[in-house]
Amino acid sequence: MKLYGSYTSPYVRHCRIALLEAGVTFEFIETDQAASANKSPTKRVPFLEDGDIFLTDSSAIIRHAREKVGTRFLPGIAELNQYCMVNAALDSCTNLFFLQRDGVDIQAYEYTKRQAARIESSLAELNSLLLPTQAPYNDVHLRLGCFLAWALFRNRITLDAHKKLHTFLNGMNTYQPFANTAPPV
Ligand SMILES: N[C@@H](CCC(=O)N[C@@H](CS)C(=O)NCC(=O)O)C(=O)O
Repeated sequence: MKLYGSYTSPYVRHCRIALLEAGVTFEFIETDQAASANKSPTKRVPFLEDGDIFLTDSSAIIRHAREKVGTRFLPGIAELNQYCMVNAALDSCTNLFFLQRDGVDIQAYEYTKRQAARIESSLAELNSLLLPTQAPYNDVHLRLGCFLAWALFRNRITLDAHKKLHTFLNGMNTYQPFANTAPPV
């Protein structure tokens, strides 16, 4: 099995955690934007090859990893909704990051201002959830941990107004598969 991605991507990190948790042996192939544009129709990482199977989105890859060991991916509707909310905030955060890196003034457009507002309102909502302070973690928690850690690493957010998220992330930092997949300093 081959997982293509970067060491900094939060989507890739979640896949690496799921594969580690499943105990699956996989090769990690570091892939930059030029290579992902060539090899995947989505022109993004992660993507995964497993024999005849070719998956081009982290959620499909994580489900594949869970099914390898007979567990279900996001079985409940509330869980699915929370996972989608984290993804919406993460997608906005990565979009703004890439736009700003390309020189776009993200304060100048209603669309980009709405994306920034979505990140803040989602953080407030996620901060109101009952979150664990230690393992076991489900895929909502793991996606949230990957999002928060990446957004802090890239200076996109602060958790000053979201103390529960801060405590949650501190707990997750001690979970071995999460700690072992942290972006290199
Ligand atoms: N929905 C996708 C999102 C993946 C994604 O946005 N990956 C980023 C890396 S963090 C990427 O490759 N972006 C390159 C681009 O959008 O050009 C997933 O869950 O896999």
